[in-house]
Amino acid sequence: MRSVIIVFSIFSSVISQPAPCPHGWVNRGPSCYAFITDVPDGWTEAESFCNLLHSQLVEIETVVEDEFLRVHLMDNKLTGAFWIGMTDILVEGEWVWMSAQTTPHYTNWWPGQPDNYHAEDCASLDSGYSFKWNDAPCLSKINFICEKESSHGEENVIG
Ligand SMILES: [Ca+2]
Ligand SMILES: [Ca+2]
Repeated sequence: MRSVIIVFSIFSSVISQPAPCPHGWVNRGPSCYAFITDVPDGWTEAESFCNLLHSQLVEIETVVEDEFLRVHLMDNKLTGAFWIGMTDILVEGEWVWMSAQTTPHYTNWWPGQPDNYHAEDCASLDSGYSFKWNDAPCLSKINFICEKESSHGEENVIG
């Protein structure tokens, strides 16, 4: 009987505190992140892929968020480049977070970047640049990071 009560109390605490993120996503504060490395693709396709997962390419608003992503990438020994949700494809040199349609307040470009070398209009985190930011050609097929709101951050719409 006692073990039944213990099992029940564990079960009900799971019910009352749902995981903040779906399986495979990483939680930090109000956001969940997915590091997609199995289907490298162009920036637009990466954004569409994130949209299918009810998310968007990550938008890095603070140094804390930026550092969290960098530490996660390094701790998990991930290498290569990862798209983030910023582009200057509309007006050269005017970077915007595409989903939010906002001008970045915080940026963390690698020294000398963005250089628009070979018409580079999409931003990435690149292990070659210690995961600081680099503009790259949008058609490059690389990894990417999706972000969505955690369940703890969602409003309780129903009841
Ligand atoms: Ca550019
Ligand atoms: Ca560049």
